[in-house]
Amino acid sequence: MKIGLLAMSGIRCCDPKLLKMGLTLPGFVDRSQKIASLPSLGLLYLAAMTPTGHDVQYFEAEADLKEPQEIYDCDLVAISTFTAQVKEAYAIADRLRARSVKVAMGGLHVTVLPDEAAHHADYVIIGEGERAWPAVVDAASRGVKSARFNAKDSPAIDVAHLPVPRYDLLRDRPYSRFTVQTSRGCPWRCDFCASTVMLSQKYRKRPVDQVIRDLRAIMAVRENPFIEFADDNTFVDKAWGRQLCEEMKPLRLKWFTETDITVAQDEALLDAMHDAGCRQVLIGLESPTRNGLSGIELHNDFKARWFDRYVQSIHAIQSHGITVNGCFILGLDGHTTGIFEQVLDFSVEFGLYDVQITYLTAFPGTPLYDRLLRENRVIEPGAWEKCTLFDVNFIPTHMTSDELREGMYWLGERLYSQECTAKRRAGFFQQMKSRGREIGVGH
Ligand code: B12
Repeated sequence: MKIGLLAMSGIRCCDPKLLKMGLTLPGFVDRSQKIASLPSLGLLYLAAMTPTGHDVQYFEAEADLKEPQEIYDCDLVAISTFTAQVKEAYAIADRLRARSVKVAMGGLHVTVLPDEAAHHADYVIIGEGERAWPAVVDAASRGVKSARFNAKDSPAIDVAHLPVPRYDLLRDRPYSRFTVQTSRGCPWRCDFCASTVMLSQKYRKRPVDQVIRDLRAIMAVRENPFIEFADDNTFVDKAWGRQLCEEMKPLRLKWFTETDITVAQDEALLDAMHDAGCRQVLIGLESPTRNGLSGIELHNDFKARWFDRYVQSIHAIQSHGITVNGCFILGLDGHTTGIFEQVLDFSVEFGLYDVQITYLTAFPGTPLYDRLLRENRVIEPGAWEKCTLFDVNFIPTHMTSDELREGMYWLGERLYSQECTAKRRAGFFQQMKSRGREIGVGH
């Protein structure tokens, strides 16, 4: 069979004002533009799991109506879904099926709402795809009309035996950034999180030698690639993290990852990360005030418990030459209209090199979504296109939705202005100069 893997690329935002601001305030979309050029790792894993004897091709659609025409020559097309683009993905799937192309859909959104997806796909896959995919291919080649595959029916995938993602399929594409997973899941359970925890609740880390194997596979495809770990929380296990960094050092790569604040506790790990080429860590600080943090991590209030160590942790990480991209969620329960100024002040005072601001967003399948729905606080239930992190679709507790939106505009204009960016970064540059460290910018 001819099998097409269709990734949806680009960033999404419905709010025209924010979109326009993003274009004029580069800092606003800086990271989004960088990640917008990432390939779909999930589909590259499926490619690696495809039984031999089939012709596999990787395609990209920037948006609905932008799918490449060659994809209509395929017998089977796999589409990966996130909530914000799922309606576009469904529209493409409908067009493909109208022309007798079999469609398989999986990914974060479909995993949560398989019944919805079944209206648009022949094969619906719930959860991690590696085990199910060969069965999907088999079903399609036998002409099975429709089927559902649930990874949750079998034990979680053993990440010690994952294949090398088919990075070679990207050889002729202009990617300079590549994703690798060192782990799946996260030990914490934040009520808003719609990441890998949706696929499998367990936190699992991969053997270091296999991560190195995958990095080498990327290096065989592209010279000087920039690596983004597509993990939810990379450095949960510090000893393993130190070993990973030690073994990455000879590769001389530059990389970025998402991790939690506890990474700051381990000086030796921070040294190893810097020496292994870590340029930036993205950390969910969520709120510059204790207000808003209590209760959002459901296991043992992790975020609220670590609040007192935010400042010293940012300092510890950045003093090792690794920049921090601090993420704040606007509109957490308890946040008043004062939150916008508080984020601005915190970011400048404590010298956050990069800052990401997003709205509290209720993704389907999260405890947050269920709670807001119960409390009648979801403005348009089912408006998946608004699950972008940049569109307000809920009623905050201590301000109106309009105040939240206006506050985002106000904060974005200030936080990402050239003047404020320079102010936020000045301390980092000063510190690096006085320590003679190589600076961890340029991610
Ligand atoms: C890389 C990335 C991107 C890349 C994706 C590259 C691409 N072309 O697909 C880009 C830049 C496009 C992107 C965009 C967006 N992203 Co993003 N992104 C990520 C990130 C960092 C890693 C995802 C990843 O690679 N995971 C690893 C792979 C292996 O897992 P996977 O994709 O889920 O695939 C597995 C299964 O789902 C399944 N599977 C997936 N698809 C299919 C299909 C079939 C047929 C089968 C059988 C199985 C299957 O099998 C795979 C292997 O087990 C995550 C955060 C994180 N830490 O996970 C956020 C994340 C996925 N993004 C998110 C968001 C919100 C967005 C944007 C809306 C942001 C914006 N405002 O624009 C847009 C969406 C627009 C779009 N174009 O889709 C949310 C999604 C939440 C949700 N439930 O929808 C996440 C979880 C971040 C977060 N915590 O909020 N993103």
